[in-house]
Amino acid sequence: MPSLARHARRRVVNLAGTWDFTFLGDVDAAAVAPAAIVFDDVMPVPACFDATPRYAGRRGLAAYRTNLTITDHTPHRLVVDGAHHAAAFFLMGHDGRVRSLGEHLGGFTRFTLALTDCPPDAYSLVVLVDNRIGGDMHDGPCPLHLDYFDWRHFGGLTRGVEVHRLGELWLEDVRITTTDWRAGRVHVALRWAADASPASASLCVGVEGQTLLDERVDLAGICGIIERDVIIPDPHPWSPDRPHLHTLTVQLGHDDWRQRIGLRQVRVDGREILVNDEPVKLRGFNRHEAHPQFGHAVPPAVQMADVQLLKAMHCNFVRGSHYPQDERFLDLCDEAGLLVWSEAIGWQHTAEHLCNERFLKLQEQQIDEMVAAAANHPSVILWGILNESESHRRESRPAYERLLGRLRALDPTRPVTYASNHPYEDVCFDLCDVISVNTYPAWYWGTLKDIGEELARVVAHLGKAGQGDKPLVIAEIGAGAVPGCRDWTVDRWGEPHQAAIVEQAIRQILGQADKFAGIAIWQFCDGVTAELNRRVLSRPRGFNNKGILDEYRRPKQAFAVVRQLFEQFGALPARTS
Ligand code: ADA
Repeated sequence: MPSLARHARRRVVNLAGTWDFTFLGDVDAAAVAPAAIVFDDVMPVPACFDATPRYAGRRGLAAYRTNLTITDHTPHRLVVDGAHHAAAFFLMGHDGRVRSLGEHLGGFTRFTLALTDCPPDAYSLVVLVDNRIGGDMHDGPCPLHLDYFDWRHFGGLTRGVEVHRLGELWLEDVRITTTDWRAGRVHVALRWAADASPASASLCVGVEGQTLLDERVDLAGICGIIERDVIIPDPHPWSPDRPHLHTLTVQLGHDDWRQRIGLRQVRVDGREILVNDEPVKLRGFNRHEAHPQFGHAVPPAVQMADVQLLKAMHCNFVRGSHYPQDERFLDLCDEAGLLVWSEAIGWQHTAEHLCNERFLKLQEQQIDEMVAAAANHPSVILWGILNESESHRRESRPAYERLLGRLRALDPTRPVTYASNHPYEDVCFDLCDVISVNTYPAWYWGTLKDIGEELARVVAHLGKAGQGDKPLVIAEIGAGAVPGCRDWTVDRWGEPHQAAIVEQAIRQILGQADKFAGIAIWQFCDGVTAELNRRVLSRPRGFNNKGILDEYRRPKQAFAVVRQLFEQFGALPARTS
């Protein structure tokens, strides 16, 4: 089933294409007059400018420009699917005024900007994009993207940009939640807003051409929420094996929203994760939304290739490490029946970060934007935050309480988790529904035999710590292999050694289904690491080489091992009790 444009009635202009561009370099955005910028180059949108050969690896301020026409006085808005890392937006019309539309910090999420006070005119839209790393927690460009992370932060307008003509009354958001997958009952919550108090409007909800609800609703004020329950006739549940999607349409007045949904509920019961009451064992990978040639602006064909490769390896699971994946990738996972852990950006944050109000506010914004974009996707079964941060320090606990609490408040229907790399000292596990542990026995320390022993120690410790009755996912385990590297005497960085470690890890984890709810191998494919010396020097080629495929998605020796083992274990019943 093809993925859908969200709006059939709302006028949406897609601004994707070739924009004017110039790289300004190490200058302060506040010192730049948008009307005086000289554009001397062009750049596609979406794309990462610093993944293109001319600007490869450059950090600084870049300016983009395109045309945008407003044809009437009704409200319009700009919808930006991702800008890395900090961006400021300006609109300039024939009246000579430079209108500042607003700013946004943090990549990987969608945000909107109102085009207020913009009479009909042909405008220039100018965007300043800053890809410098915010190393300073207090006034760096963006403390969500820090220099020590183990991936390259690419910059630019990396996902779509659209202009929406909203009309007098519009849908801000439609959230669809399955409340009874067998009966096909879903809860529809729609947030509306209006230019002026509209009194009433027609509301229609339909599925695949059938009207489920058609009524007139009273609307007081200029915004509100309408909630309804509807039953999908002839319901087909969504599952990893049969990922059936229904298409729901909501119309309020002249505005509309089309959404593909899957009838599925997820819950945790003891050590099991259940999808529509069926236990699932997660078999999959960590995936970065990245490619050396395209940075974070991964083209649809590569996203599709990734899904095909995950399916070819008999995966049913992908962890979106370590930030929200592109919604187009989630669309593909919905279709393919891949279960997704969706994670807000974060990487080894210290307790100092976690006590920093600016950082926490940006985390909250990122979480809100992630949930808004991903909540209607049936593939997403788990929310995650703050990969490998200092969850073993007491001072960090309020941050975990606050951010996990926010996730639960935004979406009480999915379990929440975070990946911990200090399971023996962790003081926040009780705040999660699913315990997730990252561990690298036989790679960073020990030998093959340590894999089983370490996993047993983790299980025993969690039991003693009173956390043994929750699902336990090994969210990262793996080993590095430089593509093509094989040697009789040297194991490390060789493909055979990686294959042996990954084989042992899968056998230990999936072979003990009563103890583990799943595995996410680190990682799907190799990826460029950050430019920081200490990172590059510990990563041959400047890549994190723990991919089972290389960065161009070519298989290493471990590919066949994973495929065979995931097939074998995937055929076993997932129920353990
Ligand atoms: C951590 C981290 C990953 C990656 C991995 C590694 O577990 O979460 O992003 O850096 O280590 O390769 O060492």
